[in-house]
Amino acid sequence: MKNLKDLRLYGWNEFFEAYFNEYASDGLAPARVAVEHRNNYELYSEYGELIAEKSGKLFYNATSADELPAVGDWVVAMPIQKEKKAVISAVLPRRTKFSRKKAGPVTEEQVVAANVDTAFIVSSLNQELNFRRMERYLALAWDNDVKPVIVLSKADLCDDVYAKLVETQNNITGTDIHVVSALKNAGIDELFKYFESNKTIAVIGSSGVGKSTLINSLLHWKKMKVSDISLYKDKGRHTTTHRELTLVPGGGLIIDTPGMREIQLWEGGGGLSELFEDIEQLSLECKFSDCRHESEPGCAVKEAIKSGTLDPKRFKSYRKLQNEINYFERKQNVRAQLEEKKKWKKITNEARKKRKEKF
Ligand SMILES: Nc1nc2c(ncn2[C@@H]2O[C@H](COP(=O)(O)OP(=O)(O)OP(=O)(O)O)[C@@H](O)[C@H]2O)c(=O)[nH]1
Ligand SMILES: [Mg+2]
Ligand SMILES: [Zn+2]
Repeated sequence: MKNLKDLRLYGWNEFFEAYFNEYASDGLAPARVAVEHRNNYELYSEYGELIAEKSGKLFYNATSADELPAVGDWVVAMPIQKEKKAVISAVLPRRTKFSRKKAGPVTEEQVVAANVDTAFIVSSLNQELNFRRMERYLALAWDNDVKPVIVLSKADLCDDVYAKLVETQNNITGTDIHVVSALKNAGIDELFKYFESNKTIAVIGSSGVGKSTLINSLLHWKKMKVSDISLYKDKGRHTTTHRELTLVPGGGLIIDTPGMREIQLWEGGGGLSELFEDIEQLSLECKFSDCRHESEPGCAVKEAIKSGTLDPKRFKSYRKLQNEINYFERKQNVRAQLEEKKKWKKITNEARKKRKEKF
Protein backbone atom coordinates (compact mmCIF):
# COMPACT_ATOMS: atom_id res chain seq x y z
CA MET A 1 0.00 0.00 0.00
CA LYS A 2 1.42 3.33 -0.94
CA ASN A 3 -1.27 5.94 -1.08
CA LEU A 4 -4.61 6.75 0.43
CA LYS A 5 -6.43 5.40 -2.58
CA ASP A 6 -5.37 1.98 -1.37
CA LEU A 7 -6.55 2.72 2.13
CA ARG A 8 -9.99 3.27 0.62
CA LEU A 9 -10.13 -0.43 -0.19
CA TYR A 10 -9.91 -0.91 3.54
CA GLY A 11 -12.84 1.39 4.23
CA TRP A 12 -11.12 4.76 4.55
CA ASN A 13 -13.39 7.67 3.60
CA GLU A 14 -14.10 11.38 4.06
CA PHE A 15 -15.68 10.76 7.45
CA PHE A 16 -12.45 9.45 8.97
CA GLU A 17 -10.30 11.78 6.91
CA ALA A 18 -12.01 14.82 8.44
CA TYR A 19 -11.17 13.60 11.95
CA PHE A 20 -7.68 12.49 11.02
CA ASN A 21 -6.84 15.95 9.67
CA GLU A 22 -6.59 17.14 13.25
CA TYR A 23 -3.68 14.75 13.73
CA ALA A 24 -2.15 14.97 10.29
CA SER A 25 1.33 15.98 11.31
CA ASP A 26 4.68 14.45 10.49
CA GLY A 27 5.07 10.89 11.56
CA LEU A 28 1.41 10.11 12.18
CA ALA A 29 -0.59 7.89 9.86
CA PRO A 30 -4.12 6.51 9.76
CA ALA A 31 -4.42 2.74 10.10
CA ARG A 32 -7.22 0.21 10.52
CA VAL A 33 -7.25 -2.40 13.26
CA ALA A 34 -7.24 -5.80 11.54
CA VAL A 35 -6.60 -8.10 14.46
CA GLU A 36 -7.12 -7.53 18.14
CA HIS A 37 -4.91 -9.66 20.38
CA ARG A 38 -4.83 -9.53 24.13
CA ASN A 39 -1.87 -7.16 24.32
CA ASN A 40 -1.35 -5.80 20.84
CA TYR A 41 -2.97 -5.18 17.51
CA GLU A 42 -2.31 -5.83 13.86
CA LEU A 43 -2.92 -2.81 11.66
CA TYR A 44 -3.37 -2.14 7.96
CA SER A 45 -1.69 1.10 6.94
CA GLU A 46 -0.05 2.89 4.03
CA TYR A 47 3.14 1.21 5.23
CA GLY A 48 1.65 -2.25 5.04
CA GLU A 49 0.83 -4.45 8.01
CA LEU A 50 2.14 -3.26 11.36
CA ILE A 51 2.17 -4.74 14.86
CA ALA A 52 1.03 -2.05 17.25
CA GLU A 53 0.71 -1.24 20.90
CA LYS A 54 -1.43 1.41 22.57
CA SER A 55 0.38 4.49 23.75
CA GLY A 56 0.49 4.88 27.54
CA LYS A 57 -1.52 8.06 27.23
CA LEU A 58 -4.31 6.37 25.29
CA PHE A 59 -4.40 3.54 27.80
CA TYR A 60 -4.39 5.68 30.95
CA ASN A 61 -6.78 8.31 29.65
CA ALA A 62 -9.41 5.73 28.71
CA THR A 63 -12.15 5.72 31.32
CA SER A 64 -13.82 2.61 29.91
CA ALA A 65 -13.03 -0.31 27.60
CA ASP A 66 -14.99 1.11 24.69
CA GLU A 67 -12.50 3.96 24.35
CA LEU A 68 -9.72 1.52 23.46
CA PRO A 69 -9.11 0.30 19.91
CA ALA A 70 -11.33 -2.52 18.64
CA VAL A 71 -11.18 -4.48 15.41
CA GLY A 72 -12.47 -2.34 12.55
CA ASP A 73 -11.41 0.90 14.20
CA TRP A 74 -9.50 3.56 12.36
CA VAL A 75 -6.68 4.73 14.57
CA VAL A 76 -3.94 7.36 14.58
CA ALA A 77 -0.63 5.53 14.57
CA MET A 78 3.03 6.43 14.79
CA PRO A 79 4.73 3.86 12.55
CA ILE A 80 8.22 2.57 13.27
CA GLN A 81 8.72 1.56 9.67
CA LYS A 82 11.98 -0.35 9.95
CA GLU A 83 10.52 -2.72 12.51
CA LYS A 84 7.04 -2.97 10.98
CA LYS A 85 5.70 -1.74 14.30
CA ALA A 86 3.61 1.18 15.45
CA VAL A 87 2.22 2.93 18.49
CA ILE A 88 -1.48 3.81 18.52
CA SER A 89 -2.09 7.26 19.94
CA ALA A 90 -5.82 7.76 19.30
CA VAL A 91 -8.96 6.06 18.07
CA LEU A 92 -10.90 8.01 15.43
CA PRO A 93 -14.65 8.34 16.08
CA ARG A 94 -16.63 5.28 15.00
CA ARG A 95 -19.23 5.55 12.25
CA THR A 96 -21.02 2.49 13.60
CA LYS A 97 -20.23 -0.23 16.08
CA PHE A 98 -21.50 -3.60 17.16
CA SER A 99 -21.14 -3.85 20.91
CA ARG A 100 -22.31 -5.92 23.80
CA LYS A 101 -22.40 -5.74 27.53
CA LYS A 102 -19.16 -6.97 29.05
CA ALA A 103 -19.55 -9.46 31.86
CA GLY A 104 -18.66 -8.03 35.24
CA PRO A 105 -20.07 -6.27 38.27
CA VAL A 106 -20.58 -3.02 36.40
CA THR A 107 -22.08 -2.74 32.96
CA GLU A 108 -19.33 -2.00 30.52
CA GLU A 109 -19.54 -1.71 26.79
CA GLN A 110 -17.36 -4.01 24.73
CA VAL A 111 -17.01 -3.18 21.07
CA VAL A 112 -17.14 -6.41 19.12
CA ALA A 113 -16.54 -4.74 15.75
CA ALA A 114 -16.29 -1.10 14.74
CA ASN A 115 -17.25 0.69 11.55
CA VAL A 116 -19.38 -2.16 10.28
CA ASP A 117 -21.94 -1.68 7.48
CA THR A 118 -23.60 -5.10 7.50
CA ALA A 119 -23.80 -7.97 9.98
CA PHE A 120 -24.28 -11.60 8.97
CA ILE A 121 -26.18 -13.08 11.91
CA VAL A 122 -25.47 -16.80 11.77
CA SER A 123 -27.56 -19.63 13.26
CA SER A 124 -26.97 -23.29 12.59
CA LEU A 125 -29.71 -25.40 10.96
CA ASN A 126 -28.62 -28.51 12.85
CA GLN A 127 -29.75 -26.96 16.12
CA GLU A 128 -33.12 -25.68 17.18
CA LEU A 129 -33.50 -22.14 15.89
CA ASN A 130 -33.81 -19.52 18.57
CA PHE A 131 -35.89 -16.68 17.16
CA ARG A 132 -35.81 -14.65 20.36
CA ARG A 133 -32.03 -14.62 20.16
CA MET A 134 -32.17 -13.66 16.47
CA GLU A 135 -34.46 -10.77 17.38
CA ARG A 136 -31.97 -9.53 19.93
CA TYR A 137 -29.19 -9.58 17.37
CA LEU A 138 -31.43 -7.75 14.91
CA ALA A 139 -32.32 -5.09 17.44
CA LEU A 140 -28.65 -4.69 18.30
CA ALA A 141 -27.79 -4.20 14.63
CA TRP A 142 -30.60 -1.73 13.95
CA ASP A 143 -29.74 0.25 17.04
CA ASN A 144 -26.25 0.72 15.68
CA ASP A 145 -27.18 1.53 12.07
CA VAL A 146 -25.84 -1.80 10.89
CA LYS A 147 -27.82 -3.70 8.25
CA PRO A 148 -28.55 -7.21 9.51
CA VAL A 149 -28.75 -10.29 7.26
CA ILE A 150 -29.87 -13.63 8.68
CA VAL A 151 -27.74 -16.60 7.61
CA LEU A 152 -28.90 -20.14 8.38
CA SER A 153 -25.82 -22.35 8.22
CA LYS A 154 -24.95 -26.06 7.89
CA ALA A 155 -27.84 -26.82 5.55
CA ASP A 156 -26.15 -30.13 4.71
CA LEU A 157 -26.77 -31.32 8.27
CA CYS A 158 -30.50 -30.60 8.20
CA ASP A 159 -33.18 -32.63 6.45
CA ASP A 160 -36.04 -30.15 6.71
CA VAL A 161 -34.33 -27.04 5.41
CA TYR A 162 -37.43 -25.73 3.68
CA ALA A 163 -39.62 -26.01 6.79
CA LYS A 164 -37.00 -24.23 8.88
CA LEU A 165 -36.67 -21.46 6.32
CA VAL A 166 -40.43 -20.90 6.30
CA GLU A 167 -40.51 -20.93 10.08
CA THR A 168 -37.78 -18.29 10.12
CA GLN A 169 -39.62 -16.18 7.55
CA ASN A 170 -42.73 -16.35 9.72
CA ASN A 171 -40.88 -15.22 12.81
CA ILE A 172 -38.43 -12.71 11.44
CA THR A 173 -39.47 -9.81 9.27
CA GLY A 174 -37.73 -6.85 7.77
CA THR A 175 -34.49 -8.54 6.81
CA ASP A 176 -33.04 -10.91 4.19
CA ILE A 177 -32.70 -14.59 5.11
CA HIS A 178 -30.15 -16.91 3.48
CA VAL A 179 -29.56 -20.64 3.70
CA VAL A 180 -25.97 -21.83 3.23
CA SER A 181 -23.70 -24.78 3.62
CA ALA A 182 -20.21 -23.39 3.85
CA LEU A 183 -18.70 -26.86 3.79
CA LYS A 184 -20.38 -27.57 0.43
CA ASN A 185 -19.97 -23.96 -0.81
CA ALA A 186 -23.74 -23.86 -1.29
CA GLY A 187 -25.62 -20.55 -1.11
CA ILE A 188 -22.32 -18.67 -0.72
CA ASP A 189 -22.43 -16.88 -4.08
CA GLU A 190 -25.62 -15.05 -3.11
CA LEU A 191 -23.81 -13.52 -0.14
CA PHE A 192 -21.35 -11.71 -2.37
CA LYS A 193 -24.04 -9.19 -3.27
CA TYR A 194 -23.60 -7.64 0.20
CA PHE A 195 -19.92 -6.97 -0.42
CA GLU A 196 -18.97 -3.66 -1.89
CA SER A 197 -15.55 -2.13 -2.15
CA ASN A 198 -14.72 -0.36 1.14
CA LYS A 199 -17.79 -1.73 2.98
CA THR A 200 -17.32 -3.93 6.04
CA ILE A 201 -19.33 -6.99 7.05
CA ALA A 202 -19.11 -8.56 10.51
CA VAL A 203 -20.03 -12.20 11.12
CA ILE A 204 -21.83 -12.67 14.41
CA GLY A 205 -23.38 -15.63 16.21
CA SER A 206 -22.93 -18.28 18.87
CA SER A 207 -19.82 -20.40 19.10
CA GLY A 208 -19.69 -23.31 16.67
CA VAL A 209 -22.40 -22.15 14.25
CA GLY A 210 -19.81 -21.99 11.48
CA LYS A 211 -18.83 -18.32 11.25
CA SER A 212 -15.17 -18.96 10.48
CA THR A 213 -16.03 -21.76 8.04
CA LEU A 214 -18.40 -19.39 6.24
CA ILE A 215 -15.64 -16.80 5.95
CA ASN A 216 -13.24 -19.46 4.71
CA SER A 217 -15.69 -20.35 2.02
CA LEU A 218 -16.08 -16.66 1.06
CA LEU A 219 -12.28 -16.35 0.96
CA HIS A 220 -11.92 -19.54 -1.11
CA TRP A 221 -10.61 -21.55 1.84
CA LYS A 222 -7.48 -19.55 2.57
CA LYS A 223 -7.79 -18.11 6.00
CA MET A 224 -9.57 -18.77 9.30
CA LYS A 225 -8.81 -21.40 11.89
CA VAL A 226 -11.65 -23.88 12.31
CA SER A 227 -11.71 -26.73 14.76
CA ASP A 228 -13.21 -30.17 14.56
CA ILE A 229 -16.86 -30.35 15.57
CA SER A 230 -16.11 -32.98 18.25
CA LEU A 231 -14.35 -30.27 20.24
CA TYR A 232 -17.62 -28.42 20.56
CA LYS A 233 -18.99 -31.07 22.82
CA ASP A 234 -16.45 -29.79 25.28
CA LYS A 235 -18.30 -26.71 26.44
CA GLY A 236 -16.51 -23.43 26.80
CA ARG A 237 -14.38 -23.97 23.75
CA HIS A 238 -14.09 -21.17 21.26
CA THR A 239 -12.03 -21.68 18.14
CA THR A 240 -11.80 -18.06 17.16
CA THR A 241 -10.15 -16.29 20.05
CA HIS A 242 -9.55 -12.91 18.51
CA ARG A 243 -11.42 -10.64 16.16
CA GLU A 244 -10.05 -10.38 12.65
CA LEU A 245 -10.64 -8.18 9.61
CA THR A 246 -9.79 -9.50 6.14
CA LEU A 247 -10.01 -8.14 2.61
CA VAL A 248 -12.42 -10.18 0.46
CA PRO A 249 -11.46 -11.00 -3.15
CA GLY A 250 -13.63 -8.87 -5.40
CA GLY A 251 -13.92 -6.06 -2.85
CA GLY A 252 -15.13 -5.41 0.66
CA LEU A 253 -13.97 -6.53 4.09
CA ILE A 254 -15.11 -9.17 6.52
CA ILE A 255 -14.69 -9.41 10.30
CA ASP A 256 -14.66 -12.76 12.09
CA THR A 257 -15.67 -12.62 15.75
CA PRO A 258 -15.46 -15.20 18.51
CA GLY A 259 -18.83 -16.77 19.24
CA MET A 260 -20.93 -15.03 21.83
CA ARG A 261 -22.52 -17.26 24.36
CA GLU A 262 -25.16 -14.69 25.03
CA ILE A 263 -25.57 -11.28 23.67
CA GLN A 264 -26.83 -8.52 25.70
CA LEU A 265 -28.28 -5.44 24.28
CA TRP A 266 -26.42 -2.24 24.37
CA GLU A 267 -28.34 1.01 23.95
CA GLY A 268 -32.05 0.79 23.50
CA GLY A 269 -34.19 2.83 21.20
CA GLY A 270 -35.00 2.74 17.53
CA GLY A 271 -34.15 -0.89 16.97
CA LEU A 272 -37.02 -2.14 19.05
CA SER A 273 -39.68 -0.05 17.35
CA GLU A 274 -38.44 -1.14 13.96
CA LEU A 275 -38.44 -4.77 14.99
CA PHE A 276 -41.91 -4.58 16.52
CA GLU A 277 -43.44 -2.08 14.15
CA ASP A 278 -46.84 -3.85 14.33
CA ILE A 279 -46.98 -3.45 18.12
CA GLU A 280 -45.80 0.15 18.02
CA GLN A 281 -48.45 0.80 15.38
CA LEU A 282 -51.14 -0.76 17.57
CA SER A 283 -50.10 1.29 20.60
CA LEU A 284 -50.89 4.44 18.65
CA GLU A 285 -54.52 3.35 18.86
CA CYS A 286 -54.53 2.78 22.63
CA LYS A 287 -56.80 5.16 24.48
CA PHE A 288 -53.97 6.48 26.66
CA SER A 289 -50.85 7.70 24.96
CA ASP A 290 -48.70 6.32 27.81
CA CYS A 291 -50.54 2.99 27.86
CA ARG A 292 -48.41 0.20 29.30
CA HIS A 293 -50.70 -2.42 27.73
CA GLU A 294 -51.39 -3.98 31.09
CA SER A 295 -54.88 -3.34 32.43
CA GLU A 296 -55.65 0.07 30.96
CA PRO A 297 -59.08 0.44 29.33
CA GLY A 298 -59.16 0.87 25.56
CA CYS A 299 -55.84 -0.89 25.03
CA ALA A 300 -55.48 -1.77 21.35
CA VAL A 301 -52.62 -4.16 21.98
CA LYS A 302 -54.59 -6.29 24.46
CA GLU A 303 -57.53 -6.21 22.09
CA ALA A 304 -55.40 -7.48 19.21
CA ILE A 305 -54.19 -10.35 21.37
CA LYS A 306 -57.76 -11.19 22.35
CA SER A 307 -58.99 -11.15 18.77
CA GLY A 308 -56.06 -13.28 17.65
CA THR A 309 -54.43 -10.75 15.32
CA LEU A 310 -51.38 -10.41 17.59
CA ASP A 311 -49.48 -13.47 18.77
CA PRO A 312 -49.18 -13.25 22.58
CA LYS A 313 -45.72 -14.80 22.29
CA ARG A 314 -44.66 -11.92 20.12
CA PHE A 315 -45.95 -9.43 22.65
CA LYS A 316 -44.09 -11.28 25.37
CA SER A 317 -40.77 -11.04 23.57
CA TYR A 318 -41.39 -7.36 22.92
CA ARG A 319 -41.91 -6.92 26.65
CA LYS A 320 -38.77 -8.88 27.47
CA LEU A 321 -36.61 -6.85 25.16
CA GLN A 322 -38.09 -3.64 26.49
CA ASN A 323 -37.39 -4.67 30.08
CA GLU A 324 -33.87 -5.61 29.24
CA ILE A 325 -33.22 -2.23 27.66
CA ASN A 326 -34.65 -0.51 30.73
CA TYR A 327 -32.46 -2.65 32.95
CA PHE A 328 -29.26 -1.66 31.16
CA GLU A 329 -30.25 1.97 31.15
CA ARG A 330 -30.72 1.83 34.92
CA LYS A 331 -27.44 0.02 35.41
CA GLN A 332 -25.69 2.63 33.32
CA ASN A 333 -27.15 5.36 35.47
CA VAL A 334 -25.80 3.70 38.58
CA ARG A 335 -22.41 3.60 36.99
CA ALA A 336 -22.59 7.28 36.06
CA GLN A 337 -23.53 8.13 39.64
CA LEU A 338 -20.59 6.14 41.02
CA GLU A 339 -18.22 7.88 38.67
CA GLU A 340 -19.55 11.26 39.72
CA LYS A 341 -19.08 10.31 43.35
CA LYS A 342 -15.50 9.21 42.71
CA LYS A 343 -14.76 12.48 40.95
CA TRP A 344 -16.07 14.53 43.87
CA LYS A 345 -14.22 12.43 46.37
CA LYS A 346 -11.00 13.17 44.52
CA ILE A 347 -11.77 16.89 44.41
CA THR A 348 -12.55 17.06 48.15
CA ASN A 349 -9.44 15.05 48.99
CA GLU A 350 -7.29 17.37 46.96
CA ALA A 351 -8.91 20.41 48.52
CA ARG A 352 -8.29 18.96 51.96
CA LYS A 353 -4.64 18.27 51.12
CA LYS A 354 -4.18 21.83 49.88
CA ARG A 355 -5.70 23.20 53.08
CA LYS A 356 -3.36 21.08 55.17
CA GLU A 357 -0.39 22.35 53.18
CA LYS A 358 -1.45 25.88 53.89
CA PHE A 359 -1.51 25.48 57.65
N1 LIG B 1 -21.45 -30.15 8.05
C1 LIG B 1 -21.09 -28.89 8.15
N2 LIG B 1 -20.27 -28.50 9.14
C2 LIG B 1 -19.91 -27.23 9.23
C3 LIG B 1 -20.39 -26.24 8.32
N3 LIG B 1 -19.90 -25.05 8.67
C4 LIG B 1 -19.12 -25.28 9.77
N4 LIG B 1 -19.12 -26.59 10.08
C5 LIG B 1 -18.38 -27.22 11.19
O1 LIG B 1 -18.79 -26.68 12.44
C6 LIG B 1 -17.66 -26.58 13.33
C7 LIG B 1 -17.55 -25.15 13.85
O2 LIG B 1 -17.25 -24.27 12.80
P1 LIG B 1 -16.52 -22.87 13.01
O3 LIG B 1 -16.50 -22.23 11.68
O4 LIG B 1 -15.24 -23.03 13.72
O5 LIG B 1 -17.55 -22.13 13.98
P2 LIG B 1 -17.46 -20.64 14.58
O6 LIG B 1 -18.81 -20.10 14.53
O7 LIG B 1 -16.38 -19.88 13.89
O8 LIG B 1 -17.05 -20.91 16.11
P3 LIG B 1 -16.27 -19.94 17.13
O9 LIG B 1 -15.03 -19.45 16.45
O10 LIG B 1 -16.01 -20.78 18.33
O11 LIG B 1 -17.22 -18.82 17.47
C8 LIG B 1 -16.45 -27.05 12.51
O12 LIG B 1 -16.21 -28.39 12.82
C9 LIG B 1 -16.90 -26.93 11.09
O13 LIG B 1 -16.28 -27.81 10.21
C10 LIG B 1 -21.27 -26.68 7.27
O14 LIG B 1 -21.74 -25.92 6.41
N5 LIG B 1 -21.59 -28.01 7.25
MG1 LIG C 1 -14.72 -18.99 14.59
ZN1 LIG D 1 -52.22 -0.36 25.31
